[in-house]
Amino acid sequence: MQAKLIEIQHQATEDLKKAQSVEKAEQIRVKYLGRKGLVNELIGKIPTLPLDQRASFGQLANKVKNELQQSFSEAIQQLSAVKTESFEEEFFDISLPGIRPPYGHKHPIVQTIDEIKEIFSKLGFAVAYGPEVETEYYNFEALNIPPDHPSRDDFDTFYLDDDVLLRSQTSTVQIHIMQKQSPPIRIIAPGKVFRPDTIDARHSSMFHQIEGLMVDEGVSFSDLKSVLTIFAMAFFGKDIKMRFRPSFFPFTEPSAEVDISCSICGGKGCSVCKGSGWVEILGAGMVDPNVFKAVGYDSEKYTGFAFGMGVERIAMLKHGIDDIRLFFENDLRFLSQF
Ligand code: 2U9
Repeated sequence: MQAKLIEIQHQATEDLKKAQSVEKAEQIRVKYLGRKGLVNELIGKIPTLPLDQRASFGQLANKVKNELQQSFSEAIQQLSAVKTESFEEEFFDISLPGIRPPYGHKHPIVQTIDEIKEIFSKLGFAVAYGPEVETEYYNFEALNIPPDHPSRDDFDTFYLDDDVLLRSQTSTVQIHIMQKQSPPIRIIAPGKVFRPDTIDARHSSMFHQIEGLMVDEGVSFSDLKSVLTIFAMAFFGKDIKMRFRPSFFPFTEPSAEVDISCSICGGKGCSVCKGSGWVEILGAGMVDPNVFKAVGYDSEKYTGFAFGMGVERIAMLKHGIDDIRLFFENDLRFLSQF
């Protein structure tokens, strides 16, 4: 058994010399020194030895165990030092500049709203916001929209309850402001509006509007024309032409739809203006006296103009975009162009 023990020690030492990794050395250690390893297997056979040989074999077995344990500890320590060294070789230079994450930026609709706000703020207009959930009074009644008007039926407005709805225009904000403040008023109201339109290249059930309102003594249609002309030239370029066509809205009288010469083809005719050379950018008019009556303003003393535009439409015209859905699909191939 002594010769067998020395043979095991020799074999363990040889195996350990060949180990290239801590994991391999650990496997060899378990094979020889583990609870069910070769050394313990031999120790387990001590009771089969003659009585007078047992003590000396036990001492030898302990000595071999300790020596092997020492060899394994040293080998494992050396192998882990090698691992650390090679890790250090692979380690990168922390003084190198990092990899920049891609920059995000504002959505093109937010950029358009910001640009429009900037132009009107230079003309003295403050920015006002209001709730997206409204009552029929603010969305229709106060705006002189009669009870039988088609925009009030279920197909054209999202009703949450009999009297509660998602606003279909941001004019609701101007009503709130006029209820709280006396003239002079000069505000624009940007925000989301909701209409149950079938979604296609030109329609979305949610889009953004910017509406404007100016009320004071002596405000005239010529003020409306000059403010909107300044806006259109600042936004689309000073070479555009303006055209005011008579129209009708319940909340303005007289009313107009406003066109600019097509900013894509310069008025020659293209697919954006459908060959006409003109594109409609907004609706506008002088505030109807019935709206002033609803908010308690004296319509003999004050006059005002109002206008409204769809932000997506304006952005599409400016950039030559032919499908409104592109704004809402979150496709970075589209969004990163702005
Ligand atoms: C008050 C009084 C009058 C706002 C106006 C329009 C004309 C208009 C449309 C443009 C495209 C809505 O987004 S769109 O579909 N708007 O044509 N809006 S006048 O008139 C007001 C607003 C508030 C108190």
